[in-house]
Amino acid sequence: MLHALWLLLAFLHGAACTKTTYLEFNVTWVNRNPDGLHERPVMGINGQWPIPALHVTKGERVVIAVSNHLGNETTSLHWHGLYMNGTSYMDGPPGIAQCEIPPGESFVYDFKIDQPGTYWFHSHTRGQYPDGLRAPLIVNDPENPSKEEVDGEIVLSFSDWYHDLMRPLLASFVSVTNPTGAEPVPKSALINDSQNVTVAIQPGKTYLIRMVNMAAFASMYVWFQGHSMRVVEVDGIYTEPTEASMLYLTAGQRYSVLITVDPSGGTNIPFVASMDEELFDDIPDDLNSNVTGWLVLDNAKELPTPSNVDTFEALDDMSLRPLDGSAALDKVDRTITLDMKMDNLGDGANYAFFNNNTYVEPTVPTLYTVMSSGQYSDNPIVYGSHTNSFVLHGNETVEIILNNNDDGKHPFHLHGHAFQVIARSEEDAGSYSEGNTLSTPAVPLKRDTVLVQPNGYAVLRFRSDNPGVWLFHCHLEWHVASGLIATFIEAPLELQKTATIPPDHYDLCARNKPPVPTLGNAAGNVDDLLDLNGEPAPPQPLPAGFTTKGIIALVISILNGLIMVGMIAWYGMLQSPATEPGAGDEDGGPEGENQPLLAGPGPGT
Ligand SMILES: *[C@@H]1O[C@H](CO)[C@@H](O)[C@H](O)[C@H]1NC(C)=O
Ligand SMILES: *[C@@H]1O[C@H](CO)[C@@H](O)[C@H](O)[C@H]1NC(C)=O
Ligand SMILES: *[C@@H]1O[C@H](CO)[C@@H](O)[C@H](O)[C@H]1NC(C)=O
Ligand SMILES: *[C@@H]1O[C@H](CO)[C@@H](O)[C@H](O)[C@H]1NC(C)=O
Ligand SMILES: *[C@@H]1O[C@H](CO)[C@@H](O)[C@H](O)[C@H]1NC(C)=O
Ligand SMILES: *[C@@H]1O[C@H](CO)[C@@H](O)[C@H](O)[C@H]1NC(C)=O
Ligand SMILES: *[C@@H]1O[C@H](CO)[C@@H](O)[C@H](O)[C@H]1NC(C)=O
Ligand SMILES: *[C@@H]1O[C@H](CO)[C@@H](O)[C@H](O)[C@H]1NC(C)=O
Ligand SMILES: [Cu+2]
Repeated sequence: MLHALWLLLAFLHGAACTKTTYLEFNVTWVNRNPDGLHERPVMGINGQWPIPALHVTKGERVVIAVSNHLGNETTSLHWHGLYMNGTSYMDGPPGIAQCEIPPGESFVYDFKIDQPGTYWFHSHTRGQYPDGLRAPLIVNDPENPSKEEVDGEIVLSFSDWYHDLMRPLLASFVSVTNPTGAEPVPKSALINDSQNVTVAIQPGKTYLIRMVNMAAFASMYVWFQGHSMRVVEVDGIYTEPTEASMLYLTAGQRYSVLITVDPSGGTNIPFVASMDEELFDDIPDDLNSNVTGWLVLDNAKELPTPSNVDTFEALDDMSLRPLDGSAALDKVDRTITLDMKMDNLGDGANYAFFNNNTYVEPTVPTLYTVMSSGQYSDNPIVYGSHTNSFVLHGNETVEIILNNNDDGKHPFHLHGHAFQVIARSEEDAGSYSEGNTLSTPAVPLKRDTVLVQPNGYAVLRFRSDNPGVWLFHCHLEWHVASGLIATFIEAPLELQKTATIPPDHYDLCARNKPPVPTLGNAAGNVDDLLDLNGEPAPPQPLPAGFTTKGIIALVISILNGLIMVGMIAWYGMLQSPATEPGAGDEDGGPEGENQPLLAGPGPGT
């Protein structure tokens, strides 16, 4: 009822000039088996999965009523790559821009899209999108610079696929039993949430192929056998056409390319997405890291098996130049240095840190703290001690120096902006410093998700011309869970004046169980905005002297201990004449099993 009213109001308000699309998204569980190996529940929309791509036209307004019919999980949607200019409150992340949508509740996203290109939308609720709640979002541009050349358009999504649901995977990922923070390895690679997809094409025609990597974890090498690609767009930014034989897409990244088919026809054309196995701590024997599709000229002809490629030589995205020729921003007004690392906390689990802080969601969503903290909204303290919050002034050139002090690759994504990539080091280059940097390209790469190499750095710049609350985070969903998140609060005083948060946003917080406070600082303190007493915090640091190796040793000895306990109990059960199914439940078998643990038979017993 309430949301029907909202749709009506939204309709009356926006009917004036822009075209508006109204949609209903009912989010439910459905069962699917996309890799042909294992059927499992996935999150679909309106009973559909794969979720169809959302196609809109630049300049259009979109009103989407999302109803959560999952029954057992909260949800939310984020519109990856859209600037949400003037509508920061529609960006999606719970704890930042809104509250969670609980089961049985709905929420209306309403925003205007003024940028062309290839995007996607996905749940921004903790660890959820790899369960399937994600799809491409294509913004058609009547002025697309390639439109004269293009005969047809093809959308391809890539992803990695797990057979287990994210909830249990996350529980064992951030856990004392996984002190090294080894990420779960996916089972299969997918194209279009499927495998062996075929796309009909015709000889002599040129196709615009839009590609999105919607994976939880895996980057993809992508190539079309025997065909060169001309890259014309990267993350929504038109580029000078650039030839490439292979692309590398991290989770969150997009490209569109032109491919011209030989006028004389020929064989059907295989294309392959191959997961970057360097991301995985171990390579299980049953890993299906390659997935194939075909551009089909002739249905009667065979679908050739792709040839093996010897080395993965993908285009270096640093060589891409925005078509509008935007020069590198200079005269930096504000520099933010983020030193990232992975380490253990006192609970023995592995976490991710910026500047020694792992992100923990505040009590009050950050945007609501902006709206309710008056003049204090300019003071980063009100946003909490564990949110990696930075307050940006409006209309400044902001520089992020990101030092990856970890031996893994990480793709970083900024909400609300695309950034220029001023420098990106090779692997093992160490931290950025005046003495350790590369020269700035005159016209640098611009995109919204960038790969940072192991033990290397990246330098990013953007103009703070979009008041709002914007996350900056690693797009590996595992590292979102382990806290690799920073928050930029951009021009908060301006935001207070210009943002009108629809009342149903606050209602949603009231309908959460328990209700989520929407006033005051990160701790929900209204009287003293500088008092963060009671704010959510991470586990305590490890006691001095403890190391990851120490924890591994400890875990192994505990596991050994448990095995011993299990053996003693098992032996005990063999001895007991009364052991029948059911009987053991009453005579306290499990409690009995606990006693030796308390008595403490060490691994050496
Ligand atoms: C795709 O084809 C391969 C090779 O024939 C097969 O092993 C696999 O099961 C197919 N995938 C699906 C989802 O049907
Ligand atoms: C969504 O679910 C509601 C309630 O079950 C139903 O009335 C509505 O028709 C559904 N909408 C779509 C698009 O399936
Ligand atoms: C791939 O999926 C997208 C939607 O996600 C759809 O628009 C497109 O037609 C699909 N392509 C093929 C070849 O199935
Ligand atoms: C939620 O529901 C799905 C679909 O029925 C089920 O597979 C999943 O295990 C449930 N999750 C929890 C945490 O109970
Ligand atoms: C996947 O493709 C690559 C490149 O052709 C090849 O080297 C690799 O052996 C393939 N992996 C499997 C499991 O087939
Ligand atoms: C993080 O902690 C280390 C070790 O205690 C210290 O050397 C470093 O300066 C800290 N970094 C920041 C940004 O506070
Ligand atoms: C930034 O500049 C724009 C346009 O000149 C102006 O409307 C806006 O108020 C400025 N924002 C801030 C925070 O100064
Ligand atoms: C947001 O809109 C303002 C006003 O139209 C414009 O100056 C600014 O460049 C826009 N920012 C982004 C990131 O689109
Ligand atoms: Cu994102």
